[in-house]
Amino acid sequence: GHAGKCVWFTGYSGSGKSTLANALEVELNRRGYHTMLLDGDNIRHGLCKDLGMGEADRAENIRRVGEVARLFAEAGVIVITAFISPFRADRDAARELFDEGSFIEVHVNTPLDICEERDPKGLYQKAREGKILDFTGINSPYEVPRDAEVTVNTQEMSQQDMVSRLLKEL
Ligand code: GGZ
Repeated sequence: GHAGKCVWFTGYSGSGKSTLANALEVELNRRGYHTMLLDGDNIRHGLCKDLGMGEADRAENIRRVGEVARLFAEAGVIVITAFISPFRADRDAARELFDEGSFIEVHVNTPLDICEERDPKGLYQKAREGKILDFTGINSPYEVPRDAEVTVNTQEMSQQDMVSRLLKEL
């Protein structure tokens, strides 16, 4: 059928969510599927540019992302989202917007110390120096998913294997 779906990535900053989301999108497009990738780059600079990183603003960010994802899914698009989405209640609320089986939560479970070691944007260092408040994993919580459809261990699996795993789930 044409029913869209949502592949919801969650994990720390620097966990590899965006990289994996992009790789999945490329593969889906190659197979002829219409996709929409929602991430900080196209959401936090536009629709959600009024929001910060406190708990309430993150909840509102994720609420808006969920609603936009639902609209695209209703049009038959496979929506891929890549946000830290650290709070279980916010992820669950997004899940509630979709039919059973149409929301695939993917926990990118790269350990915090590895993400901090990578620190591609130097944000962890800034957080350690107290220059960023509310940084996930440092001074803001990350609630580990309990009912993710897929958990990908970026330490143990190749990107190709992770994408294959996700395609199978879809
Ligand atoms: C976490 C932050 C913060 C704080 C800025 N905490 O790795 P990035 O840089 O490119 O992606 C992170 C992004 C987090 O935004 P999200 O919209 O994904 O967060 S949430 O789902 O919680 O709403 C990071 C950067 O923004 N960043 N400040 N305080 N990450």
